[in-house]
Amino acid sequence: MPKTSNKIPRNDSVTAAVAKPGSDQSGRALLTRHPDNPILTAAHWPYEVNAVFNPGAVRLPNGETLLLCRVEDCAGHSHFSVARSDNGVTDWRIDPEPTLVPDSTTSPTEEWGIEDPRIVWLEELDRYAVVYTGYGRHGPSVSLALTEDFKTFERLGQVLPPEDKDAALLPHRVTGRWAMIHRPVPNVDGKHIWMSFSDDLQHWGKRTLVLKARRGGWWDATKIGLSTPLIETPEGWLMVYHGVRSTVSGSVYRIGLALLDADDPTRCLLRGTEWILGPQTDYERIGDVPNIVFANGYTIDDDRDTVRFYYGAADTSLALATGSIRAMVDWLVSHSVPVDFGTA
Ligand code: BMA
Repeated sequence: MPKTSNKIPRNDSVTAAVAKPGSDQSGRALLTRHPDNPILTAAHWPYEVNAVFNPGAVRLPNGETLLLCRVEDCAGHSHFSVARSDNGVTDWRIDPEPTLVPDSTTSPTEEWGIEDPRIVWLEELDRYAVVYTGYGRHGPSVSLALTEDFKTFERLGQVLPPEDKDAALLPHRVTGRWAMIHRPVPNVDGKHIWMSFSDDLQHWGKRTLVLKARRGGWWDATKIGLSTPLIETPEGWLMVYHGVRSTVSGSVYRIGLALLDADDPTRCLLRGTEWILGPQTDYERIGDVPNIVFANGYTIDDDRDTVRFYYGAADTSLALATGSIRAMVDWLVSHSVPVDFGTA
């Protein structure tokens, strides 16, 4: 029995209850914000910090929700702290000290902090993989650590060189190789989502373009990147991704959906037209970086359909929004555009 299987079974009764092709349901109706948002802030922390946001998330075998939170100290550098809760909403038990700090032995890779952890249970290794952004003088890069208990970590160090970020492993091998979704940051031709492959989790190649940022007035026109780790459904891999639009007042970060082929996840089958979550409330609009919703962690309830997105709001606090995986897949079927890398 895996500790955390993210494979979603088909559930026809749920399918029947949600929007059908042709429905005019908005993408923004798919997620419900928790009324007590933000559920975690710097004020909850047992030591002085500036901000708590962008957590990785996992449901442990004992039912506990574990968040590996990005915590920004008062020097501006981030580390990770574990917060645990029985109901995933209240009564968080927060590690009294930072749980994972930048690795000084790999300096300068992580010299300015570690950010945005994405957690996946690797059944083959019987451990969780934490893929995160290391931030240093050469720009962001992708680092990997393995853990059983979120107390001790085996650090594999930098696995993708700068500039690269927004990365997560797929939970199992695809045609014999580990697969990593990530977002290189080139100087030319835009910031798009790619996938790379590896035999040993350390050396990555066979880089393949998965989805491009759109252009012009689209909500995801300036750049895109992975949000949470992929969600495996009978229809394919549901990809929650963030899209950024530049405006005269700065960037707006929103979240949308795409569906990748089950057997060949480098093939994008569907891409949603509208975003499903964007900055709307005060805690999403006002903060250190205004107009940001940024999700890199989710958990799935016992019904195998209800998904909880734990997301960062305005790079300041941590909020929760809940939805149905089946409804998101059905919405994509009725609200998508043909994918010629989706740049139309
Ligand atoms: C992205 C990441 C996130 C951050 C977002 C908005 O590039 O660095 O950690 O939340 O920008 O500032």
